[in-house]
Amino acid sequence: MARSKIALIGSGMIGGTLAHLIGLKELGDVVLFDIAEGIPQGKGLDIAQSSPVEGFDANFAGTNEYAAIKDADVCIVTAGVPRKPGMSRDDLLGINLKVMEQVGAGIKKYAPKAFVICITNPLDAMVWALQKFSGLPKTHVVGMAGVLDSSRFRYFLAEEFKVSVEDVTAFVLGGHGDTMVPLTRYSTVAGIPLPDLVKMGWTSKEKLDKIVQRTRDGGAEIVGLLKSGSAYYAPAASAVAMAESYLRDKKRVLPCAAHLSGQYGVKDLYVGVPTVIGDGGVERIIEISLNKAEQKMFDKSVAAVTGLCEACMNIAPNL
Ligand code: TXD
Repeated sequence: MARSKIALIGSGMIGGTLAHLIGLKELGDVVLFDIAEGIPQGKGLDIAQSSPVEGFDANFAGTNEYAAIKDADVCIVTAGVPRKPGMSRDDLLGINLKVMEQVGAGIKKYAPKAFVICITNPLDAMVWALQKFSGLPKTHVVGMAGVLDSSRFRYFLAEEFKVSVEDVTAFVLGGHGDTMVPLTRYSTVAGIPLPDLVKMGWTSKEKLDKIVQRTRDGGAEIVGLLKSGSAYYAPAASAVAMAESYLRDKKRVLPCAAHLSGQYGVKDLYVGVPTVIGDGGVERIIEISLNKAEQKMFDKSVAAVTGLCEACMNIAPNL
């Protein structure tokens, strides 16, 4: 069977990390694309030269031409400008919207059958715009944020409880970052919901609230530490989990920014919800009923995403 072809649109910090992880996992051949000349070629060659040591077989091609992504099975989009300290995700909107227009046109022309994972911030608006610019089916264009947000949440919880990260599950809804909605009653340690763990004395409500806040600010915490650029190891790992579920038809239940057409009372917006990802792309959107407090947080999140999409439409009336 021929290897899958994975195109990375954007070969910066996340793009390079994606290429490395994809090689280590032998998910397929990689095409690194970027407007910067030499960067995708150099990173591709460097990673290829690690393959004999690591023992994986994959081709790594670096390119500045969209034609090279022809017939890719998966496209992972990180093209754009990352957040700098003090810059909000929304400041990025204008610049990255233009980038999505170019990327959408490239994917439409050369890889219209691909499963597209958008990572570029502000995520929920960029994935919405990318779907429109590319014209690809809504089941095949998703945004990566929830896997990362829930992974951060799981990590902090595992640290607090002194248990393996593997035994902690977390359930998050809503937009990326500040308006993320963690559902503590659906987040567990080996199936025991967090509110029960509070009752059992494993932690306190106050500590849990602090962990939730740290998760929401997870991106900013890393930006503050790195000083230039934003997180890339965990974002890349998260997108690879989504790509793997699609390519291997694993049907994993993963929180993704997915197109909603009435679910959760939301129409024509991308918002973070639990989805099933398999070879049909987003095969199912899992709709749970929310209690009052959760609904309030979710509404706030949806309002923030709506605001961003409206700002996009003001800049690009063709959306
Ligand atoms: O959870 C999430 N979704 C995120 C999102 C978590 C962390 C970071 N997140 C966002 O991902 C971040 O705010 C950025 O918008 C993207 C990519 O982050 P990365 O750290 O990889 O940024 P880099 O290193 O600046 O890489 C971006 C590359 C860089 O090499 C540019 O030359 C290239 O994008 N670029 C382009 N490529 C193709 N086409 C165009 N037009 C273009 N413009 C810039």
